[in-house]
Amino acid sequence: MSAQHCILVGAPMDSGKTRKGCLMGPDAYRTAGLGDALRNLGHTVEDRGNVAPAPFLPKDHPKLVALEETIAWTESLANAAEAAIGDGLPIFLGGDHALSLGTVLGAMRHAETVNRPLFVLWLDAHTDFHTPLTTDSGNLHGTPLGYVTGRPDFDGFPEIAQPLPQENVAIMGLRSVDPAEREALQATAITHVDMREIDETGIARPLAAFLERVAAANGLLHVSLDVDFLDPAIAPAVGTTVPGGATVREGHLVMEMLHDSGLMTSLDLVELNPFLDERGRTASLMVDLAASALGRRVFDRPTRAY
Ligand code: B3U
Ligand code: MN
Ligand code: MN
Repeated sequence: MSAQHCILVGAPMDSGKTRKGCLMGPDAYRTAGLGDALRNLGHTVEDRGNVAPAPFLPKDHPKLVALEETIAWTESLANAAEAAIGDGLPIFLGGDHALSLGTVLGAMRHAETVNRPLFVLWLDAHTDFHTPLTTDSGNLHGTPLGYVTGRPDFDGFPEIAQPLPQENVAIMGLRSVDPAEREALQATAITHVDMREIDETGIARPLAAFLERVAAANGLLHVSLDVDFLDPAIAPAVGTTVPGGATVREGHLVMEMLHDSGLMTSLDLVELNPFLDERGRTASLMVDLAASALGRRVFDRPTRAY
């Protein structure tokens, strides 16, 4: 893969749930040296600073947390994402996972403009497939995949003209799925790979199968990496820790395969809560994973027969 133009877009969004701290994420990634790590790999790096939400008027809602603020972020991030994807490889520095309501929407608009299909790889302990009506917690970071695939009841959010086809979505790393999400997801064609499947087959097989489909369709690929995809023992800086997550090695393997595929066209780094980190180790791990996705490797792959 040749040198890329990497565009850092800060999304200090914290409205997708009640627990605060993800707004510090963009600064933590910059402090952990993301820009230099990418430059050292031969890429050019442009930091566009942080996006701000569109103007909004907060209202009390019986269930949903910070609905108006989340809608406002969705509008501004969709615009920022659409513009950045046209200019290079954007890396969205979260911020909680509600930021993907906007970044995926922006990627969808760009895909429509260039007339190519968009695929989404969601690396997460959770499915994030709720709608504003099915969520129990009221936390909208649990809804972005529901939104972009055209599930109902996202009143007030930007209209989804052409939903993302279910066949174009794969979720990997699952180990915490609410009953309403499970039921809805099972009725779809969305690929969902839980930790048991990863234990049994390894993560490379389902990932390679998905990447083959993206390549065959000449698709664009948006990757959304939730910190809780990783095991909390190695990535403690996240509000919703779920034991039994991906290892350092599985994380790097996924990123290296993404790099080798040459398919990734945009990347979210989400749910990092630096307030919960231990001496920056989660931020540093996420930077290392991003570097693997952009070509950092120990050796080129040997062509050995063994
Ligand atoms: N499904 C639960 C939990 C959750 C989703 N995403 C995160 N947590 N990070 C919910 O609140 O919707
Ligand atoms: Mn998530
Ligand atoms: Mn999650």
